[in-house]
Amino acid sequence: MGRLAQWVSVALAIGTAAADGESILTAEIGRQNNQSLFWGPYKPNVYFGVRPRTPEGLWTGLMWSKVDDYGEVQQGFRYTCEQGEHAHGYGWDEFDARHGGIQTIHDKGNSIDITTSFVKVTGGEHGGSWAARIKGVPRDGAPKDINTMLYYYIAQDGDGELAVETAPTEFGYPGDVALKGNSKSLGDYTLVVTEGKGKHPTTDHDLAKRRKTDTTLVHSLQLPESELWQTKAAVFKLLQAAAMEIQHDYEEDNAPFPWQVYRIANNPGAGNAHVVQKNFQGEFEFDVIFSSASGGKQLTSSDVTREIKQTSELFGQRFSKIFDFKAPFEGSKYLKFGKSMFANLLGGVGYFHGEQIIDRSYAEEYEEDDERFWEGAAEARARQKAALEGPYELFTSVPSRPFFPRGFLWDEGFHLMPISDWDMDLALDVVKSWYNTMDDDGWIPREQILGHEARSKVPAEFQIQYPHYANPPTLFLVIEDFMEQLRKANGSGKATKETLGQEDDLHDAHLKNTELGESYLRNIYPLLQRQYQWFRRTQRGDIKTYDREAFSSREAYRWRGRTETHCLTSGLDDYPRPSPPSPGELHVDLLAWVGLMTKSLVNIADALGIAEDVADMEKNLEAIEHNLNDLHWSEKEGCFCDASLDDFEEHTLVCHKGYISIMPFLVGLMKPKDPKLGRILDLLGDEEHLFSPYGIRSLSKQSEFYGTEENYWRSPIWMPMNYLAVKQLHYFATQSGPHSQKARDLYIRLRKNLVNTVYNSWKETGFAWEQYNPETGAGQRTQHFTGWTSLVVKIMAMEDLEGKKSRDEL
Ligand code: 6A9
Repeated sequence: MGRLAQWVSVALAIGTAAADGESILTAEIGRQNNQSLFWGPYKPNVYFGVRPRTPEGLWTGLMWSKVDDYGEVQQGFRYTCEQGEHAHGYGWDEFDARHGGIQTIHDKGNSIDITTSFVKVTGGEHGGSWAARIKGVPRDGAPKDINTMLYYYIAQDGDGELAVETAPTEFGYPGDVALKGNSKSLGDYTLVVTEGKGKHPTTDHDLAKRRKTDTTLVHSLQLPESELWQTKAAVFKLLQAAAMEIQHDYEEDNAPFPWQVYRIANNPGAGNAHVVQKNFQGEFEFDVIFSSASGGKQLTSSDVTREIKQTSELFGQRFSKIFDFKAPFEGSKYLKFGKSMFANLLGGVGYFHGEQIIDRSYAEEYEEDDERFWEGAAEARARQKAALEGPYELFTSVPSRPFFPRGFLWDEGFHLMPISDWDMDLALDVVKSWYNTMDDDGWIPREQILGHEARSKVPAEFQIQYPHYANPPTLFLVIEDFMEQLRKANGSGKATKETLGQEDDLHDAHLKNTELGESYLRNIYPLLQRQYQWFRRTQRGDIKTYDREAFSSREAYRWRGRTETHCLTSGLDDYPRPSPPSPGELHVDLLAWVGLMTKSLVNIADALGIAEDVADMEKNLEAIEHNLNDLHWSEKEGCFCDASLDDFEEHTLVCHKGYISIMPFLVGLMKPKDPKLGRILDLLGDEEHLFSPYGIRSLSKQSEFYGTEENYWRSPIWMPMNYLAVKQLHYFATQSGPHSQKARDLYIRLRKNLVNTVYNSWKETGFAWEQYNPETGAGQRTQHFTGWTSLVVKIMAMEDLEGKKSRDEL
């Protein structure tokens, strides 16, 4: 019986036994769902770090370095993911948050390819068991006998007991090492680091006996909470002590091998941190096995072998089913690429916990109602009263493991687009986690830098969050998607106890079990409303000279927190805006985002049968559509524009053609027969403006700002906006209307251009990138940007319209 079948049979048994069986079943599904997500590589900032989704528990991480000479350890020591030339790509080749996956790290600097296979076995009362298989193979061209040292760090956050159980020989452990632990969240457990397979470095020095290399060493420590996360520092301290001890006795010309020098003292015992060291020559392999006592019998290496195989098979099957790539992307090279892009997105999901810095001074200057508001706000920031708040917790994926290993609000909505196809329940969990960080006013911090470890990566001036700063509400895209899938699932037969369990696992219980799906919507709806009202209250634009129809006068918006050159809150940092900034300006992209929220709320309120809200929201939506036209459309330029006040304090449009000019189209607020749509498609398809062989440029080639200054959002190609464009083009290509042919032609070309761009760059560099160069297609800025760039898998899975006739031609 498969794992899923097991829990389903438990759930069904409970479900039929009770009178209100349906809700007990629902509760049981919820519990199992939660349990199957309990453990994971939820420290995505490090190459391999396992932890549970709970603040206090056991967590572990892997470190390694080549050790053929004394010096290379400094450069070659790996723990946190870093950008640079030292790796030809790394990351998850396969990953499923319910079962596990395989990661490969092509470590050029250390001449070794390391794979970390991770598997979970659910069961028991404490989130089940897991195992990691760490394997190393010298890279092609490297000597077969290179020496590698590895450190596995095992730490216990908060209260709990943890101690080495196995007794060592005089020089360490020739075999397995077992630790025993207990804590409130994990119950009783054991963690075994196996002896593994592989040769050990030679030791022909007179130190050979004392500094053998064929044993495993364990050093146990009791560290203060503030040092526990500083893993590398802890190991370096031990290494330094080990080197000192030897330095004392030996001369330069009589020095022992580096792999004998860098051997930490074996000092096993009790503590909240344990460093386990292994040395290998050439290939190696060993396992780390965590067995939860309530989960049943301890796992063995042969269990691990079986689980890895099964996990890989399940991943392959599910991948081809969920992301069924369409022509011209059916080849096996695209399959491998797609798996890697997706697995890295999902494998980047992390659990974060800790305090964050928020400035709740609500200083007067932050009101931005003065003409020189941006200076006032800067002054206020200079003397701000920011304070630590929390602890918060956040379960989220991250834009980039090496550079931005933390949650970003508007990135997350895009991350969850591919993830929700794969695992809707996980996506819904992530959405819930984000909404749990929302305050009573309805504000969600844009960037979540939780705890010491996360803050250590961010310069002080970027750490503070302001409760009047917004960021595009892209999580609504996920809810929309969920609604649509729920509708489809309902249409194809209501999910019941009987239909549950026919699939292999828990990825979409919220879709299969209608009760669960609806209760999710009912619970999240008031939170969505609160966030919506926060936008409407705090980001309202001032329509001074605008005295047309009163009903729509509220629906105009302005991002708070912009400066002369940047509007970080919009997400499009340096995209040109009206200059100089003024409190009288209105931002078209923000109005479009509010439109997206409104439209979603109409749908959700409708599904939940809240007629009053439907009527309200429809009125707002009408006003937004009206004002997009009235306040932001330029007939002369043929696109949407930001607005500001001219010298006579009159409404005037400021048009910088690019992503902002097509935003109402991108978020789905246009209709097939709208004549404005034709103009927007012309702009999008014009190679002298936005269209390029590599994707849609962020700014028109004709703009005076094209490619200038920082050039972050002033020409480069960004995947999230391009994904929205492809999606809308597909929609208009398949609806009847005067622009369907044009939309189809653009859809076919843009889809190919985007996939080829990301694929070619990946092939060449081994990485996904933050953005792509509009002249060359080369990936640029942040390396290993496996966040929204991974949307390319959705694009490959979209319909191939080549050779298909449009609706109107049939
Ligand atoms: C600065 C540097 C170690 C910028 O992907 C996250 C965001 C997007 O939301 C946004 O739209 N990126 C885009 O314009 C990256 C932001 C990084 C800010 C961190 C501190 C830390 O150096």
